[in-house]
Amino acid sequence: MSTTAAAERTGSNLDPHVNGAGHAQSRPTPADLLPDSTLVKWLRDMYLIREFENRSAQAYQQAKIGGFCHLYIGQEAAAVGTIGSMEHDDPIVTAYRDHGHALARGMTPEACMAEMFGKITGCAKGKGGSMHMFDKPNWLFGGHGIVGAQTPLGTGLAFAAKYEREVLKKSLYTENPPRKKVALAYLGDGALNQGALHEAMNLAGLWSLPVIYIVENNGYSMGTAIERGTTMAHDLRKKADAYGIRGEIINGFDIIELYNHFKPLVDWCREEQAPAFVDLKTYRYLGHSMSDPQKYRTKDEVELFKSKDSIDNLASYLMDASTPRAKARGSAVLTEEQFIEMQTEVKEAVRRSVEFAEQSDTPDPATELYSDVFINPMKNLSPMGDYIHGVRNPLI
Ligand SMILES: Cc1ncc(C[n+]2csc(CCOP(=O)(O)OP(=O)(O)O)c2C)c(N)n1
Ligand SMILES: [Mg+2]
Repeated sequence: MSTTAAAERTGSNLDPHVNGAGHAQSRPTPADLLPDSTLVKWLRDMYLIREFENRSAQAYQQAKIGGFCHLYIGQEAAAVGTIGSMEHDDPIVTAYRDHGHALARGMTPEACMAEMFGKITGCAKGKGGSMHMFDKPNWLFGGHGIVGAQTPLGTGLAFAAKYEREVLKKSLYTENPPRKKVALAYLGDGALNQGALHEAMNLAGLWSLPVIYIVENNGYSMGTAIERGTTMAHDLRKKADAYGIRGEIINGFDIIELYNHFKPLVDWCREEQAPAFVDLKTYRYLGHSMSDPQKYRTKDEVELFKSKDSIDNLASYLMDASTPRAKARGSAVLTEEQFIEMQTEVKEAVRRSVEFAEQSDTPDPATELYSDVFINPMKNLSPMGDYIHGVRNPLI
């Protein structure tokens, strides 16, 4: 694809009329209401993800990480901005490019890196690896390797939250009375044509489930450009229209703009207990996975997107003394020295996570192969049977 076509692809769908960008703002935007500390935290979170991914790439090349490994560099604002719009106990589920979501949700770099290394101290005891980040305390339900398979799960999470509140009138997990929740189901543009997504969206529309399908539209499904494999690529909201689901197109290159459009959508879904669909424009700077010669795109195209880098964008905004935010507080939110300090601190945190992963033990096959698996030997895997947790499977 030519550079111009790529620019048109992301540019055309960012029409100001689509999401309100470009209108003179008389009232404060949602981001205007956020404290400086939140924006600084977002910058740190995005930088943490980038540094984590850089170190993961290194470790992978040194064969310390095995299996598939899909890096999130370039897409950081997508996870940080959307998760930054949610409550902590709103459930989320994603695909295999999942390290960014895990870190943005609050998983420690240690638990995430150790999982990549297949170590017992990893978030899934090293049994899942790069594609299967799980973090129940932080309401992250994976990390899934089958394209599109997580979308019915996200729909189920929304169903469960709505059922607890409206039918059971109590929570099965916490003492607190159930409140209105919203689930996020992230997917790649390559999942748009999976049947599972369409079945899930149909039910979400039919039962008005509070789930937001977020298409992290990086323009490619492995080496296939979205226009080559998907109808209505210029306006994916039409897919949601078919199911009576509200659709939005949002710029994922600028985290503040993202928040200004995504947060009101989350508020609406929560209040109405209804679904939504977001075509979130983003881009991955590296190949699909660690082995991708990237013959399907030009270096110029990659450079074009790097020039819109979301971390650079936010750092410049915070260090600019002429923004209304800076003027209101009398100085830029962040000095250059503070930004450098932040980078040093994050690099050190990621370095420690690699050391932690290297020094952790591998799982003991004698016990770990048989724990955390569910079996029902009596009923031979019937869904109606009672499942026993952590019991050795007699069939093995
Ligand atoms: C059902 C299924 N079909 C094919 C694959 C192989 N596969 C792995 S990743 C991928 C591309 C998906 O691209 P996209 O959804 O755009 O996500 P991205 O990699 O861009 O984040 C494919 C086809 C798979 N994992 N699952
Ligand atoms: Mg993609």
